[in-house]
Amino acid sequence: LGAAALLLAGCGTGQIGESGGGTDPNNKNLAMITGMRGEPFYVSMECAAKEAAAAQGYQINVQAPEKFEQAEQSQILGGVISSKPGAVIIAPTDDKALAAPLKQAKSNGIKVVEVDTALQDRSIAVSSLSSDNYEGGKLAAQTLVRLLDGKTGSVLALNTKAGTSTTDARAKGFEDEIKKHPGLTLLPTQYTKNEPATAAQIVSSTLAATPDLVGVFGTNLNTGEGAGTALANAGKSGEVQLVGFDASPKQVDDLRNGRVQALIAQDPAQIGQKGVDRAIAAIKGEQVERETKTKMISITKDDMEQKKQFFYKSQC
Ligand code: T6T
Repeated sequence: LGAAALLLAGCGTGQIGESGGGTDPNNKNLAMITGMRGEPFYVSMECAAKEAAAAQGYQINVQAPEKFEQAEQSQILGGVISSKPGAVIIAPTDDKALAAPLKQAKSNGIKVVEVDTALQDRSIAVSSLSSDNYEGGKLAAQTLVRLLDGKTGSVLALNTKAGTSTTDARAKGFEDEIKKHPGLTLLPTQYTKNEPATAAQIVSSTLAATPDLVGVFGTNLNTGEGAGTALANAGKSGEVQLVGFDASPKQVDDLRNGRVQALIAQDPAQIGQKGVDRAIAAIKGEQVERETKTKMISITKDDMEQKKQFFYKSQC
């Protein structure tokens, strides 16, 4: 696709990123580093990326840290840089800490494409593909308000780790939207370290300390799963409304069985596929759109059967 066609096809900012120099246009090797091994959001992204690479005759080597942590991810990135791929497609687990090694990749002629999360420094990647996470947070709040149907009380947002660009933006969007509703009191956002058990503990202690808790927003898969467990253990499923983000097989089961009332699903396959397309275009020296926002949708039990295509995979 040429630049003009990309502008028409994407729903991003319309800015064109620099394609940079020093990359061998015939390099057919791509590397992908996702945020966490075996996690359905990233598995769905990886499966689509592998299909897109194979369809265009490129090799793709996919790796991920065991946990959503920058130390192991930086180490993996070091190995990837030495293997000299044409591009690295990465979900940086920290919006600052990964800047230095990614800058090194760039100066070694490796194109950097961000998928899902992004660095604060926008001068390193040629392109970023993600959901509009701020809008996703707002959508979660609007969905919660609809589910509450006029009920008033306290509301809690669970973030993962500060410095995760996606969940930080979701928590902010949620906060800005909830503040428009005087009947709802937003409790201070709490951090779960992206561990379901920590999310569950926080929700249990919040339930004990805040008898008027009416709603919880889990900003991603693990936080939502943990919050669902805590509400079920307290016998509060459906009484305290839970809106999750993502649509893993477990989250979909929880929606079906009433532990969760709504999910904001992303389109990780689209992110993975477009990430590969952008990487290949950048290797060839073509100009690529700097920022593209992919689809996102709110799903409840009532409409889940019609929105099955948004459910994530746990294997390819
Ligand atoms: O929500 C996704 C992803 O968008 C986020 O950046 C990190 O968490 C997930 O991978 C879900 O666990």
